Amino acid sequence: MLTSSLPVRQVSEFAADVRESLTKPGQRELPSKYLYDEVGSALFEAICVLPEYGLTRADARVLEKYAGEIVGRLPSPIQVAELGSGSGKKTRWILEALSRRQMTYYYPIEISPFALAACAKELGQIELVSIVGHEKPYLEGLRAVAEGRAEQDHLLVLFLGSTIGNFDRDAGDAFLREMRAILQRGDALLLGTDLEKSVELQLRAYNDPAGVTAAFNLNLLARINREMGADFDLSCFRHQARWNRVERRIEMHLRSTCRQTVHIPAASLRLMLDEDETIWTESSHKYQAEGIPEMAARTGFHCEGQWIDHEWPFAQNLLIAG
Ligand code: AVJ
Repeated sequence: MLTSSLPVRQVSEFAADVRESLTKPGQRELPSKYLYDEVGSALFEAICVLPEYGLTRADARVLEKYAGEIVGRLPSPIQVAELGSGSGKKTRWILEALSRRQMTYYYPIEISPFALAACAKELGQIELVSIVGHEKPYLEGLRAVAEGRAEQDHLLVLFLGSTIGNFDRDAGDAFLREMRAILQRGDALLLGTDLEKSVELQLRAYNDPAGVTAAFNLNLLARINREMGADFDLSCFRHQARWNRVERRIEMHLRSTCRQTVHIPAASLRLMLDEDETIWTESSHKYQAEGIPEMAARTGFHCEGQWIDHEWPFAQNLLIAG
């Protein structure tokens, strides 16, 4: 008898995702979550301090100013989980306010080990706060935290920085519903949402003159070169930020400046790109403050409070699981 023993090739999830999204009929794509390798996470931290990108500062301003008020509306005792903690800088205000009334467990959930390490370093020194990181996808990590909690403990989930904006509207709703299913009645979700502002301001935030956002976007191709032995020539791609006014979102694309062929060995892919064809790498949906309570109601929460920064329109929304 003949048994074939071809080496079973363990195609990584990354390679499978790259293959699937780049070969989509019509618009080619790459999933935005892969923007955050070590280089990408460092470039994102640089974006956050760009004068044109007001989002992170607005997020932090609202938290700094209203942390006491927000914490005052939370049930007690409560533990804190954060989806996509990043460096953890903004979270300090909430943790400090909470630690004034109780000993607090803080569970950052991140797929990036680099961000997790930065976050532990940033927040490790706050008195009466214990950090336990989870290097997992968001909902998997949240499930682990929810299962591990004591009966009387409530949960506060932080989903800051308008990261929800990466989801299409329907997928955002579905994500909130899934989150609701993991939570118990009375648990809280603090949701940061970037609000619609002038198209000019929004475009500049994603197309800064120093080219940091361009580097952040192009690094995705460099990452695929590094990790999959691909041969993307970065000089043949240009960063592009677009406002999609039907979907009310910024889209980041990488535009091919010529007709070209790219090989991605680890994804078993040969890619032919036309001149001016684009790869869509990220969406950042923008919101209207009045729409958030409706979104909460559709997904099993109610909106208990909303705090808005008017310098760079941005809302912090406190949602309570119903
Ligand atoms: C971290 C997803 C909120 O969409 O504004 C910043 C990422 N991309 N500049 C955003 C990002 C380009 C950011 N989020």
